[in-house]
Amino acid sequence: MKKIVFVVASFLLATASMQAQDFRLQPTPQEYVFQNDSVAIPQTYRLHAGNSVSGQPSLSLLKSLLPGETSTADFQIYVGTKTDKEMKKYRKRIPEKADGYFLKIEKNRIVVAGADERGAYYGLQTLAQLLTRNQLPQIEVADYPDVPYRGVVEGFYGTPWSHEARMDQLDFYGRNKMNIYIYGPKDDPYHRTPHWRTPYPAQEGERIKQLVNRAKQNEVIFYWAIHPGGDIHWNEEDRDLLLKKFESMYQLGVRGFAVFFDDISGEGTKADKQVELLNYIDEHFVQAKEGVAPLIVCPTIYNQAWVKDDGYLTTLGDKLNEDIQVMWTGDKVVTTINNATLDFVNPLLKRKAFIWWNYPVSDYVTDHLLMGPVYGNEQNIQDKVSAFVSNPMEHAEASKIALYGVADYTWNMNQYDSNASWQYALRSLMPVHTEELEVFAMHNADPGPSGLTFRRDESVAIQPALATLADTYRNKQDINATAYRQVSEECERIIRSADILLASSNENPALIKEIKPWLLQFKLVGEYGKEVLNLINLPAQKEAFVQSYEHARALQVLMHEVDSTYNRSSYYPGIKSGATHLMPTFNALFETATQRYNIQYNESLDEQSIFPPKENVKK
Ligand code: 14T
Repeated sequence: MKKIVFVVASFLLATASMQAQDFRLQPTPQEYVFQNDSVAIPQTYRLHAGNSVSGQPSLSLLKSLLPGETSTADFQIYVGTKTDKEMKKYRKRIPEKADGYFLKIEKNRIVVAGADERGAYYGLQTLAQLLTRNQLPQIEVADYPDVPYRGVVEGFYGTPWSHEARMDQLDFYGRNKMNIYIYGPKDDPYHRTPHWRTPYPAQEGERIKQLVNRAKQNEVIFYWAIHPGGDIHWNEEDRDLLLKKFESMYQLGVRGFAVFFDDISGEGTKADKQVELLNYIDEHFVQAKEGVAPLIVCPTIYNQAWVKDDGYLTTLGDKLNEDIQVMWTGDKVVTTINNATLDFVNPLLKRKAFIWWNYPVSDYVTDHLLMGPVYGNEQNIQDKVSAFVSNPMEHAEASKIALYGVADYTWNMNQYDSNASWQYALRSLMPVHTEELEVFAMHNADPGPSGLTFRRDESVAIQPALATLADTYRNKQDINATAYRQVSEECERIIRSADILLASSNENPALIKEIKPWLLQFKLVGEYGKEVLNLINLPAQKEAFVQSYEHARALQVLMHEVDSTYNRSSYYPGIKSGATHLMPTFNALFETATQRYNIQYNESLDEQSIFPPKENVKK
């Protein structure tokens, strides 16, 4: 289907006071037309709600957005789905896609017509975004997602998200039109070996109940995953214990179930045994019970690099019941998703892959934050995937930068603009200090070298200036004044941004709390950079050089202290910031400047930068 976006330019001009240039619908709708006019937000209205939305999240959302329902008002609001008689007039305008909706705002009327209940809910979420303006634009939106299931798999190693963070995430998914959350944190003992067989204690069960309810309010399917492969015995006893555990989760309200066989060895990895268990669960539990969503499995061979000629995936593809969904991370464990890997795996699985995207997960580099744009996934894979879920960082709030991008990308791939989406993500997290957050995020994006060889752009804008400075200095050419000034200004920006973010804990307290150690490190990086710039500028002034040297050295010690004080994660402890371009450049300049000083004055200052320590420098 051809996608058209009409934005009437005069509308944008006419409504400059509504900050039209800052305004954007999220995720980017498939089709929308702004009319050249606007409507006052109705204080009272008459509601015409279809049967299919009565008592549903869509109606609750409408009533929270616009409390002024009366039986007499002139303004009319129609809400429903294509099966409701109230929607008859608009039926043809509703996209024939799950989660689709048609939204129309006119002088005296708002129509929200969903293809289904969730579609109506998404129409109202779009209305909610429009209501953040002083006036409502007259608009028509015909919208639907490219990927049927979009969301998050909490599937990382490390400290699982807190209950409060999860509750808040579910609201975030609702607002961003994501419809699936899979609970599977590796370090929840009741998810994985050894306690996957044990039901949750009452208090933790109560929390799961709360999550299920919050998910429902947000039109999110809550999936609960079990990870039994570490010690499962392929016998009836363990099979029944697993079903009993699922039954206990069903009693808590869970209606989506997944079985993860990733990262195990031995008995649990056998394809035919896995298939036998999964089909049994499917037939005796998922299909047998009311309202349970399709079973999802994460296979042991979940990426292309691990495929051998043992027929593992062929067995799954041939023998798994056809409604069972199979996860896939792409051509490696951590990578971006392309057509090639889907063309490879879908024929083996005999179904569309369910993408488990290992970004922005940072459990393989816990000393880094991954705060950059979401990019690199091919933008025409929508027909080859059944779902696309993102595995996030253990930092829930900081992960929202990437999740915002994933929500946008999976909703509307062809129109996805990674940088624009990133800018709006930053704004939605910190509407006041967006620029400061941007400075921090652009320098804290790359995981660095790791066993999983996945890299991201970092410090993009300042890279040319850093390179020019480093090259000219190494080659004993004149310092390039422009590059010098740009890097100097960037250091000032870094220091200022770090301070402002550290002091602005009212705007987004959860975010600042998560990233605080990295902000402390980031500020030191800026200060170190500034002092290193002094060093390369001062070869003729012996005393001034020594002063700067001592300060730069002290900053190295302080950075090392931050690195060895915070984030004592058992995986990769420490705090790295600006580690891909800023720090290597500053350290190279520091070392060369000190060498030259030592030669010139026949001195013996330590030439080696001491942060990051040698053993941590991965080549
Ligand atoms: F299930 C899989 F799709 C998957 O990705 N499993 C784990 C996941 O829990 C983890 O968060 C992710 C990123 O580290 O990768 C998988 O775990 C690994 C796999 C490796 F090959 C962790 C380290 C590895 F070297």
